[in-house]
Amino acid sequence: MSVQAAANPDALVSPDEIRAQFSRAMSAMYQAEVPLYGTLLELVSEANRQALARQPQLAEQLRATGEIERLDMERHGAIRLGTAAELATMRRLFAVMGMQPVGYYDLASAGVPVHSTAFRATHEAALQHSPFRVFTSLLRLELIENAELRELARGILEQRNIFTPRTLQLIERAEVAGGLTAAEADEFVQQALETFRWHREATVSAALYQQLSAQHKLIADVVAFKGPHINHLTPRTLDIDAVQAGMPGRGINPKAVIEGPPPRRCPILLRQTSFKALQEPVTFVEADGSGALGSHTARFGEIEQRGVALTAKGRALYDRLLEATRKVAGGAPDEAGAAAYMATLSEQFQAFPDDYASLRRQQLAYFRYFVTEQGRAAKARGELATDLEALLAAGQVQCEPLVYEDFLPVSAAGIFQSNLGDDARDSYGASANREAFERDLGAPVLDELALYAETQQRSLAQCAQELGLAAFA
Ligand code: OOG
Ligand code: NI
Repeated sequence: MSVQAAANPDALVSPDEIRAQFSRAMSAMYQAEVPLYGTLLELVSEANRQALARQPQLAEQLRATGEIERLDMERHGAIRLGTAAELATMRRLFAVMGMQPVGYYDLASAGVPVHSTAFRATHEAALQHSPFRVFTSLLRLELIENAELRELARGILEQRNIFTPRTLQLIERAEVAGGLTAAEADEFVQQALETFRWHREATVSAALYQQLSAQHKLIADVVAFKGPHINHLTPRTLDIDAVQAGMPGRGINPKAVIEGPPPRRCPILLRQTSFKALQEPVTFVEADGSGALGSHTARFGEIEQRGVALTAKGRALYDRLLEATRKVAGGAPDEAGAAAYMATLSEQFQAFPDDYASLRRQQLAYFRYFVTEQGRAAKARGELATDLEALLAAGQVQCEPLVYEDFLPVSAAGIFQSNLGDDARDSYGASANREAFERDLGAPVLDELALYAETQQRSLAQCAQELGLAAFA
């Protein structure tokens, strides 16, 4: 308990602190549930140490932005929900921890019957405190082709309650009081954790599980269980190629292709790779009340390397080059075509500038600006450069890449597919339906590009203020 809370038990703790606490609790729970996640954490932490020792300029950059302090606690998780009501309550639950829905991801076009958002903190100061994010998908029941099965699934989902009664009370309490006290926050974290826990008892019979699974494995994963078990937690690495190469030595078998952009000097967006979901024992409930043993594969491990956030212009270039790669490679990469795919990807991305100066000048990426020692000294001497370019050239202001905090739909589809086995299916004919998602969520999703632009702008305003200059255009 903090000193302040000890002095005044009625004081409200910050949502950032609750999020940090929840992220730690979630990581501990997942380590106990899936020991390979712990192995992955060790591998990542070792690779990060080596990367920082090998690249002093990377260490310097991460020190300037503060990311170096958040690196070890940085992770995202993923859950899959079954109903609009679950999604709406989940939004309120995450709001208690200062997490807002950011972005809309359509996965149906890639053959996965869900659409998604990412709950995360939005201000750079809050992200610095805890960057914990949860990729949250909602099953699109309307995409189940068999009408009878669809209604059966709907009925099963409507009956379940994924939140403990106390969680619901504490959410309400936070909404009314504007936050939680330290004691309430402790209880909230423990209670909320229950929603994300793995349950080995299914809620359906083995036969029904098979039927659901035959429609899509993901449908069985959502409908047949008591709650939205966290299906992976992903640490952030500074060298994904090194971790990928080191996995087999630790008994972990990664997917063949790293999703996202190719390796670059200046990383952009997000690169991700995962290991296959584990086969876990489950008990089905039969009509006569007896249990039938079976197994289910849902939970896996993933790592990611984050690079600079791209502007709309940069993102359009990324999307175009990725699409060109897939055209040449003849679709999404598979195991056999992995090497050829990676070669094509690198070739196509030659067209994407790979130095920060070009990325900035061509307005392909977002940056944060900081006043340097030289800048402060120049100000004291009355020798400051006048405009931003001149300040940068004189080393009086420095800029650092603004890290991408979100996800990529094509990559996410690849991660989903790699964990659903080989029977990946083609696109659902249905189109993205952001309106329906926001209606179910009970709120609009935030625009990630606007958030990056705001952070960049705040850093510029801060520089101008510190140097006593008029705001930069
Ligand atoms: C989510 C898959 C997507 C990512 O990092 O893009 C994902 C899921 O399997 O539920 O985790
Ligand atoms: Ni993930």
